[in-house]
Amino acid sequence: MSMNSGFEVRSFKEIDSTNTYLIEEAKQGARDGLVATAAFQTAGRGRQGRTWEAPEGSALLVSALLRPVMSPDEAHLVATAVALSARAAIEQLSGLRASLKWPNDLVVEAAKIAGILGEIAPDAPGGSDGSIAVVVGIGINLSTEGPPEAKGTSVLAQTGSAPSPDELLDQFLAELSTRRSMLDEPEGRAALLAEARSLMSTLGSQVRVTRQDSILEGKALELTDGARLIVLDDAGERHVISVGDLIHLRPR
Ligand code: BT5
Repeated sequence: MSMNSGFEVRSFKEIDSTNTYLIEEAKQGARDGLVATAAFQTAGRGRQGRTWEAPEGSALLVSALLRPVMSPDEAHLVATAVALSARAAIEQLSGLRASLKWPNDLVVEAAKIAGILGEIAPDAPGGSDGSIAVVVGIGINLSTEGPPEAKGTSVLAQTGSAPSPDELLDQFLAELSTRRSMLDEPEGRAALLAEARSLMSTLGSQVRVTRQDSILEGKALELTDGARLIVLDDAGERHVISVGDLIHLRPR
């Protein structure tokens, strides 16, 4: 265990999943600001039961347990704070400017350089002070581009060199500590949303959204305050998308 930018960091050589670990810790009452990082995950998780893959030492794999004072409807902003912090840290260390892709990826052009998984911890003690327990994990590709079929990218592939996972962790936590305090206040949350809107390449792009029972194509117009995406289809009808997988057909 060590302290870093106000976070308590637990570092593992190998773990099943840093998100799974922190959800268990949250159930046991672990405090706001507990961070877990690992050189390798044996069961790294994506969204909707998918897997996240990274060879040992090839990526920053990190999760944070945060207990912001907010309603559960706003929990998506915790993932937004993590995405923005990672984006800023990558730029500071490598000069590379990734953008946000709805709902929760960091991309360089169409290729994914980082994936984010946000989860509300079940049975969290929370409560009395109005806080909720949220675990957000991120995998940032330093020298791996992920499985070939994912067509991802990495800091190394984009810039010819990459910081170490530890260097990126320090910078990421410094950025996250600034944004952590913004989560507790309505003005701070509005500022995070504004930053996300300005960096989201999805907005203005032609997109295809795969939902459980349908596929929608159109232009992504807006991000709502609730992190839903407004898509205008070719017939001029507006759709509000809350979950789904999205492909950028033509970047803005
Ligand atoms: C995500 O899911 O993008 C969320 C990934 C979150 C990973 C972090 S690592 C630390 C923490 N602990 C965990 O267990 N998870 C979090 P999703 O949008 O469902 O994307 C998953 C898909 O991305 C997979 O099905 C692959 O196609 C692709 N993929 C897997 N590994 C990749 C990689 N390293 N780079 C790019 N794409 C990858």
